[in-house]
Amino acid sequence: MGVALLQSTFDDVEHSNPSTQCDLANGWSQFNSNCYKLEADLWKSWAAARHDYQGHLVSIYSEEQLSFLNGHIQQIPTGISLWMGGHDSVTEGGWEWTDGSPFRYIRWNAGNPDNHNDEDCLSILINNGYWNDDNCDFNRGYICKRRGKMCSMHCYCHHLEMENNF
Ligand SMILES: [Ca+2]
Ligand SMILES: [Ca+2]
Repeated sequence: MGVALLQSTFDDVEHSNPSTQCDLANGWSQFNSNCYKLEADLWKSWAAARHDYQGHLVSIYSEEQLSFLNGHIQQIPTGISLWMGGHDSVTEGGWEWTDGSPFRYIRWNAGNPDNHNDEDCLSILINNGYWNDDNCDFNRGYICKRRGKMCSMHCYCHHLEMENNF
């Protein structure tokens, strides 16, 4: 009896459909299997922002994902732009994402990237959602991205092992 009950509980955990969980109460929002947080009030240099929230500055992989983020960005009342995880600090013009995902989807603002005074960090303009190569030392808000947790019906959570949607 005891063994059967234990086995049944174990099977429920193994076979129930998992779903992704984000920390909604603390300002994170979910798109597919990742969690996102827009930090519009704390302005930092690109390098300082990069190490916050145990995640990455955001990488962009699709029009749908960017549209989701722009829906949130356009509600920000002040500021010019927000840091994202792109940079060309290794090779000028060789843009890459800090999380290692392919730099395929792009949405440069008109006239950019222009490397004006050696701009090597990527920001997104709040007023139109297009991208600018920007001065890494400027203090700006930023967008973090981290993997969601997979939770079964029993709230048995673990971090996703793989990023499967870029
Ligand atoms: Ca540059
Ligand atoms: Ca620029």
